Amino acid sequence: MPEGRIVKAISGFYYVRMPDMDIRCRARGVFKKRKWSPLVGDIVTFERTENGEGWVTDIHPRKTELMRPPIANVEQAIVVGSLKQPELTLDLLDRFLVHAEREGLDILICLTKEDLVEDEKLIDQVRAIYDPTGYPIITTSIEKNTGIEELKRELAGKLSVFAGQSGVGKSSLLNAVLPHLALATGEVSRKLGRGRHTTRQVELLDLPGGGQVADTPGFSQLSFMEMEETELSACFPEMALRAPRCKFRGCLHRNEPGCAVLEACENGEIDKGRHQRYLQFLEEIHDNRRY
Ligand SMILES: Nc1nc2c(ncn2[C@@H]2O[C@H](COP(=O)(O)OP(=O)(O)OP(=O)(O)O)[C@@H](O)[C@H]2O)c(=O)[nH]1
Ligand SMILES: [Mg+2]
Ligand SMILES: [Zn+2]
Repeated sequence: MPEGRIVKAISGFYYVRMPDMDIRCRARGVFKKRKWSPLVGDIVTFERTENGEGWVTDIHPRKTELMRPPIANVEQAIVVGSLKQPELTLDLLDRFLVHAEREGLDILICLTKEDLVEDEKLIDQVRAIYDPTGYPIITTSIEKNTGIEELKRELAGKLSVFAGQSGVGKSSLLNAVLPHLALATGEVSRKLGRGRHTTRQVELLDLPGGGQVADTPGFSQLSFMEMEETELSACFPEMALRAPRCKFRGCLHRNEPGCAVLEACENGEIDKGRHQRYLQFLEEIHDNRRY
């Protein structure tokens, strides 16, 4: 039976990419019963039907899986945040970084709308926060066409997903990388200072030199439902690096004596804001587990 990758999912149809065309498939009811449904990015086996469409009969084991945005098998997350319009929200950025890190994805931070930044210091400040994480950071502007070549190099040959709040410029970046695309982009509401959820679905796009990249709808909330408190600090690389030197095994880096992470926060090696958000996420996970 034929196999292929799902590149798009719309109202119960899954579009499976074949060398010459996409086959529109439905999923068997058995998936629904098992509460297991195909995701964009999945490799599936399907049965052809007489009308040229198909039935998905099997989902191959996933290498990685994200629920927000919903996508399977990506290797790299491009975490997109705009420097202005909307203002950068580090809380959401860090939430997504945690999820991507937990799935073991390669991570690239992309700071957009550089042309709107009046004071260069803003970029230096953000870089200083994330330098200790080791994540590569690129700044882009579609107005000035900066950072686009660098982004293309980072995307080449990999399966990547763009993730970030609505209006930060994910679709605009993809249009700059793949000019023939003409994905819809939306204004950022001046009154509310946020995007208008222009992109409505996850869609995998082929890159000319090999590799694929997914455009996704923006999101504004991300929780840690399936996580344990003890897992969290491993998702902050600058903390994970220092945790083995904490006095107590299983240290949660809150206020324990001899904590190497707290020490690094004090002497400026770890950004205090990042640690604050870590503590806040930890509390959320704790509260989730009580119910
Ligand atoms: N000045 C400036 N504006 C930009 C830049 N990139 C995107 N924009 C604008 O930001 C707005 C939102 O861009 P989109 O690409 O639709 O944002 P998105 O992240 O795809 O948003 P959703 O699909 O809603 O998640 C549009 O008006 C773009 O023209 C940039 O580099 N500079
Ligand atoms: Mg979009
Ligand atoms: Zn510690």
